[in-house]
Amino acid sequence: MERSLSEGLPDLIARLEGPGAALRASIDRASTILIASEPLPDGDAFGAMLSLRCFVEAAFGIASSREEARAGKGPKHVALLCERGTPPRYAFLDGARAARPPAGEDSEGFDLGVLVDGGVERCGAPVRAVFESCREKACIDHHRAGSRARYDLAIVDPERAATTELLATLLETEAWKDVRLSRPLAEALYTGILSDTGAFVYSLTSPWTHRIAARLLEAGARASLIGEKVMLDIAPEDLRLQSKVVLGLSTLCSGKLLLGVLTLDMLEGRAPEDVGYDRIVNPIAFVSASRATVLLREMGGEHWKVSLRSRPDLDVAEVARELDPQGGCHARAAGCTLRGPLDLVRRRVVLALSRRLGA
Ligand SMILES: [Mn+2]
Repeated sequence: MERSLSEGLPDLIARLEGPGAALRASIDRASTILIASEPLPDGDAFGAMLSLRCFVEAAFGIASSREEARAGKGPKHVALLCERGTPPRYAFLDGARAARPPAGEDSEGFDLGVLVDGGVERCGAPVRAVFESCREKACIDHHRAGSRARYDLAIVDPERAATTELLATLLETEAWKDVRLSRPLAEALYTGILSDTGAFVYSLTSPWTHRIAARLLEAGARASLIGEKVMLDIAPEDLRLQSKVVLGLSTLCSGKLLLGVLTLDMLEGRAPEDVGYDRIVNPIAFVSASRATVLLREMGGEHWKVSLRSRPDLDVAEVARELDPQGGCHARAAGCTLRGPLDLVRRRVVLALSRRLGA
């Protein structure tokens, strides 16, 4: 008998049997399906979008037009919406070019909308409007401080290291057993897992994460290529920006807190949305003796994105929520948005963190 991937971990699959069947039934009922996430999805969000499209393709087929799409067994019309188009870093993935910004045709609506790696709060306004008009709404996510909206189907497991890990786990349920792990699907899943675990380093990385990853490599995922693209490749502009932020770092709270600022005038004319900010924040998040790191990013119009990173036992998702009710994400990697002049924003963030750092 074939040894099961989940041997020794039975609860993991068992508790997803119901949600897996519900997702399959929702897709079955639909003829048109919207799959979306944030305006510029990260590796996990985009990998999850592509993976879910592969699920539909393998189980039902993809229709070439809305007219050809069918409820039940037939092929589905699937739209992958990214407000800013295919994220350049993930454009190498099979099927990545299917992603597009919302367009006029989307006003015809969708039977089913599925948001991955976050809920409606993380969508931009155009995608949110299309999603709100879907007849059935689903959300698949792994954020602990995630969406507060209501969905017809919410599959959320904060113990999973990535939404793509959750999707890979769903593939193990009875409802999805018929889906073959093709190379494009394996690579989309692997991209998400690698991205959200920081290449198998962050705290939610588990034996299960590694077991899934092994299976994805066995299915043909090109680990070295994906590793380079997802973890290492850096735009020269981002490298220059990284050095500017590093040189301007402030050390606060007796060395326990590091604060970096990225202002519009540092961007050499680029739009703030085009900066690979994870390439800037990740290297400064693990400076010896620091317990928390903040990167304040100016987005224009006195509007700042606050990225928070922490060491174990400091929950920065709580800090993000305290600063902004829409903030959140993970205990050790979180973010929020604040408005106001830099001085004021900086003071609010430092005060919230210094209380927790006992300094
Ligand atoms: Mn994620």
